[in-house]
Order: sequence, then structure tokens, then C-alpha cells
Amino acid sequence: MESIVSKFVLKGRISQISPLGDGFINDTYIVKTEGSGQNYILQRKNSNVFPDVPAMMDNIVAVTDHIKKKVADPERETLTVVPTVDGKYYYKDETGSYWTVCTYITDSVTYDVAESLEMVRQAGMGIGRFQSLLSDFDKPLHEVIKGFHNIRWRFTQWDESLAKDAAGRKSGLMDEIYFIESRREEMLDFWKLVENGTIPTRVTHNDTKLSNILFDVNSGGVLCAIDLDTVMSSTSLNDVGDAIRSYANATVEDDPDYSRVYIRLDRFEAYMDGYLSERKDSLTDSEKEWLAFAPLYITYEQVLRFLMDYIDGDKYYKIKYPEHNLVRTRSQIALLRSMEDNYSRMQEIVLELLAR
Ligand code: GN1
Ligand code: MG
Repeated sequence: MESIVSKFVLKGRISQISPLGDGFINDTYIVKTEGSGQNYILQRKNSNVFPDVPAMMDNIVAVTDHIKKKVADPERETLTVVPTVDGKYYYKDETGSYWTVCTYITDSVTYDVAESLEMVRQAGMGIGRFQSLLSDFDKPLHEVIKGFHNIRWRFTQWDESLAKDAAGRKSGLMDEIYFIESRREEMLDFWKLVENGTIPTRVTHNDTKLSNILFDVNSGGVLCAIDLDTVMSSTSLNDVGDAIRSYANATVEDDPDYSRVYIRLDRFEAYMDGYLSERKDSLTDSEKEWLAFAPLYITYEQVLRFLMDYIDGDKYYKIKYPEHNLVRTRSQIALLRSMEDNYSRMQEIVLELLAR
């Protein structure tokens, strides 16, 4: 690994390289150095998930350069990608794996479960600010994962996956498959509004779960959104929806005790409050109208993706035990049911916040 790190322009002498975090997709390491005060994040990007890493890094560098020009502290308020000695933003090793490095932002921390309402509110502000900073970004972005949050495309994959039944698991999953099918039209109806432009397309993060937001250890405030792998054009509603999916869940997203899974409306409100304090004046009427639905859409998509991966034989997400994707599926179904039960209250909360 040291020989890989040596391909990048790092300050200081490498003293330690160790695994970091719990990402579902990439392999992440922290690289500690001596003599420079600067540590780094090294990642092996998952080429199964990201077929074109150079295009992905193009997106990330363009977006972070844009943000850096606008913020007070460009080293802490967005990621800094570190180039290789030959001026690229990735290194491809002999086995074909792609590696990237960015700086480790000191005195920063991430969380898997929200610890306070204020933290949730800060995170809402953080994503709102991320979207505002990129509202005038006008370069085209590569579509690094085809149809990432496009449920029409997800259904195409889903139908193929069911037809193939690669792992022979389908027959034991009738309740879960029925759950997906019974909501297919409702989700497509929402997506049609994105397709026909009623809901606008913007630069979005697309993976706004809690652990992808960096907080300042000392102030507790949000520093920036990290894991920019999926920065693309989509509806901003997805960023809000995916955040609520993790911030407002009373427990972790793969809790096997489904009785612990439900949407906390106080956290939903705190997140929306923070988000709207940044974005209220910039959202269109259609975005405001569908804001409360966004968490249902993205949680549904997540159920479909976890279940599809289980049906496919666990090819996409890293798993920690054989039934992990099924547990994730069922846990997220419990969350979606809770959102459905509370949907009218969620709509009221959004209206109250917009009226303030
Ligand atoms: C993945 O990369 P990571 O672990 O932050 C996934 C997201 C899912 C999430 C579920 C590229 O996110 O879409 O919502 O797991 N990222 C990709 O926890 O598929
Ligand atoms: Mg990711």
C-alpha cells in the first residue's frame, strides 16, 4: 500500500496506513504522516460500481474547485483531491484497481446515528448550503452511475433481476416483492414530474446519508459533504430524502430488530428546518410541494436496491453476514411503512416551516 501512496504528492513521511469507516462500496484507509501535520484519505474505488473512475474524479475536481472559490476556508469546507506525481487525480495499479487520495480534514468527525436535534438541523443546513454553493455550477457532469436515482431505470434492472433469479432466492421473498410491486405506479408518477421538467434538475450529491457529512469536532457545526463519488445532475429532493432516510430513522439502517425502526418526526422537522433555512427562497413550488414525499421515494428506491442485490446474490453492496441485504431490505421496509403512516403529518410540518 505504501508503494501506491508514493504515487501521490503527499507532504511528510508516511507513518501508518489503516482501514477507516464502514462504506458499503469503496475501501477506505487513513494515511498518517509525520513532519507535515497533514494526514490523508486513501480509497480504492469499487470498479464494479464505478465503471469510469477518471470521469468520476473529473466531476469531483470540478465541483470542489467551484466550491473552493466561494467559501471562507477552502481547505475545510470541501474535499481537497490530491494529484499523483504525474498530475492525475487517480492511480491505476497493475491489477486494474483505481486509487484516489484526498486530504484528511483535521478536527473533523462523522456519525452513523444522529446524536441530537441540533446535529440534524446542522446537517440540513449543510446539504442546503452544498446545493446553494453549486446552484451556479454550469459545466455538464458525467453520469457516473447510469440512472442512479431514476426509478424507471431501477425497474428495468429489477425486472431483469427477477427474471434471472440468479441466486435462486426469489421464491422465499414474495412479501418483499409484493411490497415493491404495490408501490411501483406511485413511484413512477413522482418520477414523471422529474422527467417532464415539472421538478427541476440540479447539481446534487446523491448520497447524503449521515456518515457522509463531516462535522467540526469543536464547534459541532457542519464542515462539508464528503463522499462526492455520486455528484451528478438529479432532483435536489433526492438529497433531502436520502438524508431524512438516515437522520430521521430512530436506529441504524440495517437494524435487525424492526420494532426499533421508525421515523422520528422531531428529527424530520429539525432537518427540514435547517435545510429550508438555506433553500426556502430558491426552491420552486413543485419542489416545495414534493419535499415531504422525497424521503418516501428514496427509501423505496433503497428497499428495491437492497432487495435486488439480495436476489442477484450480493454483488453490489458489501455484506457482513449472508442475510445482510435481506435484513437491510426489511429494516428499510419498516422505515418506509412508518413514513407512510406519518406522511400527512410530514406534509403539515413542511407547510408550517414554509409559512414561518
Ligand atoms: C452506499 O458509498 P456509501 O456507503 O456512502 C450507496 C448509496 C446507498 C448507501 C446505503 C454509490 O453509500 O447509494 O444509499 O450505500 N452508494 C452507492 O447505505 O451506491
Ligand atoms: Mg459512496
